[in-house]
Amino acid sequence: MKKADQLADIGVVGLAVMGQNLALNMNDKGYKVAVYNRTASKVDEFMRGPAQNSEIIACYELKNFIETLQKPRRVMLMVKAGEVVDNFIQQLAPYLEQGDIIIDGGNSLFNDSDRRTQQLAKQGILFVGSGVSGGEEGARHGPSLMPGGNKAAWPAIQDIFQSISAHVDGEPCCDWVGNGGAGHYVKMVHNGIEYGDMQLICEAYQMMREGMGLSGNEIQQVFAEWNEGVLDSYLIEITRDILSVKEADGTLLIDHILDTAGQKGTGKWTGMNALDLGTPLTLIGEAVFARCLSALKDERVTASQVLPAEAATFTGDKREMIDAIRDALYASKIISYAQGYMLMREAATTYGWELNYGGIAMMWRGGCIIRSQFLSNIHDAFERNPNLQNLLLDSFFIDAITEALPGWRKAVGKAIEIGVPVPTFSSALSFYDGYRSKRLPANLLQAQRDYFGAHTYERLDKPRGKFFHTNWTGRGGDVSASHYAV
Ligand code: NBP
Repeated sequence: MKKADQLADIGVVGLAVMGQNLALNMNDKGYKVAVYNRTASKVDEFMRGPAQNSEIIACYELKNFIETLQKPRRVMLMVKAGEVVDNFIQQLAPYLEQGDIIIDGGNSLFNDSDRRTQQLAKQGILFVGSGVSGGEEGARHGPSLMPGGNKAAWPAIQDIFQSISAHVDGEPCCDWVGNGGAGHYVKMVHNGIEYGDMQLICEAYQMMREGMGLSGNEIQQVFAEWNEGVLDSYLIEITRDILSVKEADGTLLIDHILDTAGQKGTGKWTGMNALDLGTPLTLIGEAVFARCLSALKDERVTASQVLPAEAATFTGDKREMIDAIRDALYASKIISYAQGYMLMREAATTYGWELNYGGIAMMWRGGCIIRSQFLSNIHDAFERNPNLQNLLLDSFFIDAITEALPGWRKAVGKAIEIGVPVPTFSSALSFYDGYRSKRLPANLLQAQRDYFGAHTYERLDKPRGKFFHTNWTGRGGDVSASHYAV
């Protein structure tokens, strides 16, 4: 039996890129870490390689791994999401005691984390489902961490989590998110927003490259300039850098990369959840579909040979259009975050979470892929009004949209004229015009539904909740359909 001071503060299961780097990060911050991996040779490789000068303790059996940990035992799983997590929980549980903690730091579905929190609570084990963002670099030097689950675990993991996370202005990019699956939910929305941010940048690039015929170097300069202003963010910064990478023959690498996008599902999950909750998350939805359309490369090549464009070529002042594109990007980004926050608000109501919206913006300010200056503005908006119904109603964002609106309309109008696809710029603008509309054409839609299906409608001149049916053709009856929403 090891003495208490020889025992590890935390154990990490899973030694692929994330587990290794988190373990090294914890070690650097002065925590004693034990590690375990299904394939034992990976433990050896890690200990001989990156961990050779660390205090990390290698374990080859789960029983011994657990015995190496201080109580309450803290075990962090960094393994493939899904069944693998359930299997490890099953294998670990017999060795654990009341008050011990299992943390899942993988990209798990929030519903799974909800279920695991509840199931393990019955055995007295505290489960934490934590979003971890920032990839390899973040895991090694400071990720954004979004822990949720059984709050009784938070005091026992807060120090470790907030020490290893990224920091911005001295504040950790990690705080308790909420009960059950809340941590993984917020990570899922983060990833959805990441899909949106990336697609917005790609549309700006496409407008300049294909629409306006700017050279790679010119576009690189534009991104460099944008990174100094309101768009200052990790994704704009890496775009600037990507656009400067050349092949041996001097051509830009970017021009040789096949234009079909991959995806691993978190954007799709966000979109599916928005449909479930009835939230108009249009921008992220379009970003996911844009990746799907890009994947139809062969079909697009065929279509490009037979379908007419009937589009104009770009004319006009290039500088003015570049500024308009910047405004479109900024305003659309505001819409995307406003929609993401609308979704989290709806989820909090549906799943019974108390989410700290300003705190979430703080967690995303550093360490993660969507990190940006802009997130401080969101944090400030919720500081001004913690009950803010929608980001678009905050004074800072009203001013920002007001300023960007003319350029936004100009860029979307031009894109349509010259035949450049801008699904997120344009759907964001349509959402904006819909959101600010006192009256939408849903009166006609309700009339249509009532016409063909007797689904009834409410009237402007009668109280809400009172439903009417019209026998539109004179041939239908007076019986109406039941009221329910799905
Ligand atoms: P992977 O997602 O590639 O998972 C590798 C780990 O899972 C290894 O320890 C591997 O063990 C273990 N594993 C697998 Br795969 N199948 C197993 C099985 N049937 N039984 C037991 N163990 C199994 O590693 P990662 O990229 O480090 O990511 C870890 C988690 O963090 C994932 O959930 C991922 O989605 C998430 N995440 C990844 C990133 C990133 O940038 N990579 C960022 C944020 C979050 P083995 O060595 O024995 O095969």
